[in-house]
Amino acid sequence: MNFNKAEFLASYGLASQLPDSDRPEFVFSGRSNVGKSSLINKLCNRKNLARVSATPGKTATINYYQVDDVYFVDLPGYGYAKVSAAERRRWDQLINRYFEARRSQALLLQLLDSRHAPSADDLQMMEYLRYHGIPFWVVLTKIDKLKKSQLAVLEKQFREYCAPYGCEGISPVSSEKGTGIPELQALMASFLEKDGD
Ligand SMILES: Nc1nc2c(ncn2[C@@H]2O[C@H](COP(=O)(O)OP(=O)(O)O)[C@@H](O)[C@H]2O)c(=O)[nH]1
Ligand SMILES: [Mg+2]
Repeated sequence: MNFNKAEFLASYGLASQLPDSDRPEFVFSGRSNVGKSSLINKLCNRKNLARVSATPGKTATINYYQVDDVYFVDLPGYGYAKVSAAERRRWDQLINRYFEARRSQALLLQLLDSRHAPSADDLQMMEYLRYHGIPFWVVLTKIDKLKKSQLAVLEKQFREYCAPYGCEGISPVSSEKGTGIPELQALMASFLEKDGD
């Protein structure tokens, strides 16, 4: 899988706009500001493929990128307090319709900020995944903010938190420093092979 062959395809704000699933999809899920855009950029070796924002809470859209023969699907971030009830409903509908359509998911990457225990929203998202029988892999973000000695302990704690929800494993990364990125790329490629492509 060539991560350097990446292009932005489209942003969808309405469930009715979502394209059919005609190839394997890697799905990126997480709170607003957890580092999803930064991770997509780093995986694809690009600066501005996905828009990185210091201020969370931009309009919720599902963003599609084509990377070689697969799609990267950037789900709208959750957990931003300042959204209206209407915006929240639109978010729910978008997410539900995305997961209800039978999609060829290679792997769902659930991003969690390594500096904090999973938030109530994170737990709710993982509960949603468990309920719908969607296995996922946790990506611990921003590990450059941790002390070296903290990482092993945190990784174990996150593993324990997340396992009951269907978490298949954990990858610590720093999109800023590049730590863990080659390992995550290799993991993603191995899931693609498992898929039979
Ligand atoms: N220190 C550090 N900051 C990061 C890292 N990844 C993202 N950020 C910062 O976190 C903020 C949110 O990043 P973004 O990728 O837009 O998050 P998104 O809302 O989940 O897409 C930005 O200010 C990024 O620069 C990382 O690995 N290390
Ligand atoms: Mg983003």
